[in-house]
Amino acid sequence: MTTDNLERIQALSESIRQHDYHYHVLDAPVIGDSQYDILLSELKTLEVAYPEYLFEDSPTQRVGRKPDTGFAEVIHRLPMLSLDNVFGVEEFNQFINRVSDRIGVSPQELTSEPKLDGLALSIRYEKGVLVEAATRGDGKAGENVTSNVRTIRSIPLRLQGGDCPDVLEVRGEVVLKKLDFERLNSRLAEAGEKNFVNPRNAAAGSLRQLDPSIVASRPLSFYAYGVGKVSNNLGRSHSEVMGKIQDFGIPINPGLVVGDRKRIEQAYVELLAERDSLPYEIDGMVIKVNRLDLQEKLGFVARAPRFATAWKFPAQEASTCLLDVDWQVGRTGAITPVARLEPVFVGGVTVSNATLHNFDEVQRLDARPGDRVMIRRAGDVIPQVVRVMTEFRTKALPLVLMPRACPVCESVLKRAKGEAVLRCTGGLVCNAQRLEHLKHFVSRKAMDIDGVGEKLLEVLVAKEIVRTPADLFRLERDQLIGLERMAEKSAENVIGAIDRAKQTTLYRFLYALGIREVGEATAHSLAKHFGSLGGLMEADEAMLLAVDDVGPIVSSHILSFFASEKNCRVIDEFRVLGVDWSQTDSGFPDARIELSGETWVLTGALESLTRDEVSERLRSLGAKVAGSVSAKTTVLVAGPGAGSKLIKAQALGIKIIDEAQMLKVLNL
Ligand code: JCF
Repeated sequence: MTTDNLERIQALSESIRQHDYHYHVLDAPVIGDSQYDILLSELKTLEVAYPEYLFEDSPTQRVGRKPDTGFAEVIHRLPMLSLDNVFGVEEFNQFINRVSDRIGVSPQELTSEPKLDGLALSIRYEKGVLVEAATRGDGKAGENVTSNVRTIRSIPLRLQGGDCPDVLEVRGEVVLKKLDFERLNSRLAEAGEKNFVNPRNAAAGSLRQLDPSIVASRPLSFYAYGVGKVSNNLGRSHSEVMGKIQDFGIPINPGLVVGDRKRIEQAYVELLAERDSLPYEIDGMVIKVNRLDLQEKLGFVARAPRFATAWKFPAQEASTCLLDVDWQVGRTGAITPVARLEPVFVGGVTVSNATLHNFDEVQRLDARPGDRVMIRRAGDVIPQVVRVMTEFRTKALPLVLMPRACPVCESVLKRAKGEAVLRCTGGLVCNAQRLEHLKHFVSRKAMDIDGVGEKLLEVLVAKEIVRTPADLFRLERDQLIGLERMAEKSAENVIGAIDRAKQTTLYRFLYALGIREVGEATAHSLAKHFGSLGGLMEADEAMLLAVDDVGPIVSSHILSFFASEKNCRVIDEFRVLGVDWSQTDSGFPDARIELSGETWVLTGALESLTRDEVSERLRSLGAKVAGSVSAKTTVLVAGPGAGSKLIKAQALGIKIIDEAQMLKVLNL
């Protein structure tokens, strides 16, 4: 009878181990969560009934162990090495040359892998069972964090396969994936606790928790990059050893490349391009000589091997002084706080401005002129202030106050209910909005007046020669001549281009008007539906709602645009000045097949575009943009600060992408 129970316990344990592996390592679960829970609870019941069959490597034994009492010291049997750095291709070549000199030939086989930005960990298996895990510490001795490491679901408590060595020490990096980091921080914020500064600190802080049940609630990941003490020979090269480790069921650092110097150089470029779309933070690429006999021959100096190096990426974060906070006015009057910075080199360029998004963000960060701030520039996105280092404040600094009036035209500012942005109510009285509005009006997808560029518009607005788009059609050659860099010929070209733009289509004209939330696609739908400007201007809400992709918000913007006497006057002026929007060429590529039937939701901050711009683009591709996540959601775009929507989407198994991936999908 009892042997039956033992067999059942063993069968259940093995089955659960396999499911853990499929779920946490392969990312491809075979059964559902509730089926998994049934297996686990049967095993737990049997283990309670037959405690003599409760083994240390049972899958029930991840959590629920006693908290560690401080962390005991673990002496590493082989030192845990760190890596030397190279910056740039020249230093990379020098590294290869140094290696070649030492071994007498050029190493034909090199490997590269992403350098994960987490903390190093050594895990010891004896006879295939996890017995000890230790942090790197000073490389000679680290801290015993076994109980905590047992809660990391992707780390097997028992190795797979029959031929595992008596002793196997695996070294790797513990990381918190970007999404898991955002989730953890929003959970901490909801509980009123302090946020972690970055995923690495969060991973380190979590691993050093004394209570394993807290660690278990932190979704840490582990990826192996090498071995320490091993009783058997696992192969002749780094790549072979990594293959073996993977066969034992341990996740390895993905993205291992084997190749010559040229191939590795190319891998660096590829990795740099991929950096922001990877699920975890990386800060460079690790390069190794692949052959183990050559590695041995090269040996190591002090604390780093001679056979490996880290080719670092340009730092994405740097600290600098916040000189001031300015307020910028956009086309729709949105007032955005901009951080003026002591110039700092970050993400490969010198940055002297960064966005602070909105006033709430200024308050959340408690940013004040004179503060030391951390700037982040990832990829091509607009640099942002991620943190204020209040610990560097040596004296009282002035608060940043919400502006009372538009910094450009002094009109009253308004903040719509539920919106974070402040808006100038000046409309086209405001020079900043005039300029942005004019830029939009002449842009390629609107009236397409090439020859009237940003610089010229700036001058025309500053000199008050042009106030409204209609004024463009009043321009005369002689007004232009004499302006900066404007000779006779170029003045004539500008006038010619403006003249040609008078013949346009209804949809271009509607789009050019710059009605809020009416982008290319909506303008096209409106033009098609109403056929004439008069038809549109007479439409009431019900008639507007009958148009494809016009909802209550868009319709209210349209109604209030045409309700404005000022706007109607401008339209009359256009007519009088000879602007003719009766051309029929639709000029609008029918791109709405791509995402039709899809529902997208945006959450968290966006950096390179506004929400309106993204929504517009999505609609133009045929997608619906919804405000909340449901089973109907196709994709969630999650930016920094995403909270409950992200968690819900994860629970529903909805596809989640970040801004960089979104830009790719949307061809932006
Ligand atoms: O991903 C890493 N952070 C990483 C660190 C990868 C490696 O292959 C490493 C490392 C530290 C030391 N290799 C060594 C020898």
